[in-house]
Amino acid sequence: MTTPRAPRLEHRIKAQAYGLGFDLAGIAPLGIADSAAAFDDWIANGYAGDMAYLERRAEVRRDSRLPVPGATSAVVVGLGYGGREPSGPVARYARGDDYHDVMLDKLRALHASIESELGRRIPGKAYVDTGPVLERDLARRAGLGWLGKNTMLLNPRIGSYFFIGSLLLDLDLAPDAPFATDHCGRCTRCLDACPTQAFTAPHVLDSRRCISYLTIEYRGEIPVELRPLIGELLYGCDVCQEVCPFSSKFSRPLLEPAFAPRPAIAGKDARMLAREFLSMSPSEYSTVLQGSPMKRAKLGGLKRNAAIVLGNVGTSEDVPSLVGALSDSEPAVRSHAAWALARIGSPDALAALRARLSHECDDRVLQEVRAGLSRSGA
Ligand code: B12
Ligand code: SF4
Ligand code: SF4
Repeated sequence: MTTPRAPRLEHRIKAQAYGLGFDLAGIAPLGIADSAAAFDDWIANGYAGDMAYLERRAEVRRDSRLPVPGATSAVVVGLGYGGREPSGPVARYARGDDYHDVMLDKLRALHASIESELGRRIPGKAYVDTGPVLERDLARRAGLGWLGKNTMLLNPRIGSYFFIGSLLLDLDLAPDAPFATDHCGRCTRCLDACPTQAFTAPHVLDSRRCISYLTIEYRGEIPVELRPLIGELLYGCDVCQEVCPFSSKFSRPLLEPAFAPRPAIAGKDARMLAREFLSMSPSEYSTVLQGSPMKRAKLGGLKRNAAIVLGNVGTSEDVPSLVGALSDSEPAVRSHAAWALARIGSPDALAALRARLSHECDDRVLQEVRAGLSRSGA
């Protein structure tokens, strides 16, 4: 009788990853990213907008050997966040707890289990959107999926509603085969459906037009011509995933309890949520969004977004919330509230704008109030 051989270390690592709840796991050799040149072009074209951090350590981002000196391999994982739930004002990824915390805890547990199995310290570091790593490129190299025309990493079994995390290790591991097939074919649904036409070409996204960027990352005034196109989207955008046949057919039910929608968001429509954010105090904000990825936009950013939503889908019932926001401490909130009141255009909305003229001292806000009044002929 032959003694069964122990599964290889690589298999045991991936089994541990699945045991920790990850949906995908693979191993990639570190090196210069296959899409390094595409990344350079993207930065050179200004498509990163104000996300200066992407440019700052671009040489490290392009070469995955550099973030952790001595590291040669990455264990790359994917963790699903559902996708079958109805769309709503908050993108699916942001409805529950912050994925950085959830994934980093699991990746650190994986690192500890590899060290305990090998009986020695393995230098390494876990990343989840937290360092200079081109995560989609690394994930494709580890066999997790292909880069879709919507720039998402897509897996043929689970679509694209999953986060990517990686554990860069000073450990030689046998790599998986990179994902070679592009399943997009002649489909262009994502490119056609983008509300702001943010794709300049297949695989190339101009962040400056992307609703996800504008509502999450961007501080300040959202260009007036893009505001109506944002519709009801208060935070983030899933449109280019919702229309994708792979993501709509193969997304799985939400299994990770930490990503279940928190009560402050669950079941609320865009107008209701927008009104709640507009009247939220800093202390309420800290309580209801504790541990939420939505804090990235800060309270002022959420109020600005809420004003846009009400300017798009609000009615005269929403005027009192917007009038309250006309005296917010942040000029960007006041100017977007002015824009929204002019869009609603009811007599009380226009009266509030006229009254603001004598109190407002910020030039940008005054300009918005005047433009709104003249557009509505008041
Ligand atoms: C900056 C950033 C953004 C920016 C820019 C997004 C973008 N597409 O570039 C904004 C704010 C718009 C954004 C939005 C979103 N993001 Co984001 N974001 C990032 C971040 C921090 C860096 C991405 C980056 O470097 N972009 C620069 C471009 C050039 O690189 P890339 O996105 O990797 O795209 C590759 C392809 O475009 C390819 N490529 C370029 N040209 C060509 C040409 C051909 C022919 C081919 C085949 C490939 C190809 O090469 C690129 C480099 O690998 C990553 C985390 C990380 N550290 O990687 C998360 C990340 C990409 N985001 C993520 C998520 C979930 C989102 C949103 C879904 C959130 C939401 N619902 O609102 C949206 C999706 C929008 C979209 N379609 O991309 C996930 C994606 C997971 C996945 N399955 O792909 C990541 C990986 C975070 C994570 N750890 O899970 N994001
Ligand atoms: S996230 Fe929304 S706005 Fe951004 S590219 Fe996709 S569909 Fe367009
Ligand atoms: S919608 Fe079509 S083109 Fe876009 S990522 Fe999905 S399969 Fe590819």
